[in-house]
Amino acid sequence: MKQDLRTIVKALPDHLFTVHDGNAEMRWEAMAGQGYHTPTDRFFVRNHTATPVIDLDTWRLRVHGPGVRHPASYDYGDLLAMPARTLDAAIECAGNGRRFYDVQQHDPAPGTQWGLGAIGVARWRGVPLRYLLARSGVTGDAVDVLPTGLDAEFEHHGHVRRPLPVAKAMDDVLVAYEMNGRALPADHGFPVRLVVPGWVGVASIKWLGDIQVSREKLFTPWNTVFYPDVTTQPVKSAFELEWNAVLPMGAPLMLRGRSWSGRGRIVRVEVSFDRGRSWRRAEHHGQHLVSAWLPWHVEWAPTYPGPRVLMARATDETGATQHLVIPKHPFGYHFDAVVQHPIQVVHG
Ligand SMILES: Nc1nc2c(c(=O)[nH]1)N[C@H]1C(S)=C(S)[C@@H](COP(=O)(O)O)O[C@H]1N2
Ligand SMILES: [Mo]
Repeated sequence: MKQDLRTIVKALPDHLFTVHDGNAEMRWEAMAGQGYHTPTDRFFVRNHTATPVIDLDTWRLRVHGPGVRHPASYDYGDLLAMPARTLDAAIECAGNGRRFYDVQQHDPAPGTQWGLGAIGVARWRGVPLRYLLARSGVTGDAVDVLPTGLDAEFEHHGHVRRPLPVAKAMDDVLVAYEMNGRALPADHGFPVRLVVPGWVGVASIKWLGDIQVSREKLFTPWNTVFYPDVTTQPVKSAFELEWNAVLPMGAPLMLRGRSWSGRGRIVRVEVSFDRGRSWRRAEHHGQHLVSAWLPWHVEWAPTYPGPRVLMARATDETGATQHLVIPKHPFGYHFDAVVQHPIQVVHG
């Protein structure tokens, strides 16, 4: 294990994670043979500082600000007693795939050099944020909802907090207390976190302690200095294979992967074995949920040995697709080009 500082509580074994400073990326081969959801033991972790220890006896969630008529404070039991909803949704870091600006486009972007493993899909359960806001008497002219985390202050920027427009907050956002059927684990936001379907991961504030509702636009470092102007996540695809996987020649192989988009359902997945000259439709299997991902498979019988590249590209229902090269985002966010996944074909 490559963990010097214990900023993450759960075990980060080498076969499940690649560790980048205080952040843990899931290895995509760890999804091979798994079901629709990412098991909690391999779900990526992105912490600005460190996973905090929160005492349930004193923990409260405050809902307040000029955009609500009845400010309130809830304890854990209050939330558990409220109407609950279950939601299968992805959480993905805006910087997922950032290293490919460097390795594919030779134009590195600063920040955590994630491969494609800063995404996971879990079954979340909790209270719809709109229920909490309605119960607090959200005003007709409310503009932004500002969730704040209880983890340590990040550098001189204060606690992690990012305004969410009230329209999204009243739509499909969950105040989640369960992940994959159990209480949220410490690293993923215990006791409660937001789950903001389709949006950049930073919107899904962990260790939630405070929700402020405003009647004007709010600005924090998390929508000005970091993650300005990013909301929904673009289209991406990954193979459930290790990097530089060794595959045998001869018999047909079943290659599997998943594609996702924060902007709508995936409608088509194609795979190329010749660096993008020709493309074959992949078949899909399993669930097909708008806020999560689409699992797919394609059969391939490599006919000659040597290094090869696997490529997958998906298209979502808005028509957004993956290109071979994309313009660089200054912060290295939203790498949605087709990823060139290297493999080695050997005599079987
Ligand atoms: N309070 C708090 N919330 C946070 C963060 C954080 O550091 N502190 N990181 C954000 C970022 S950048 C991402 S990508 C997701 C990661 O969620 P996970 O660690 O459960 O995978 O949490 C978001 N919520
Ligand atoms: Mo993130």
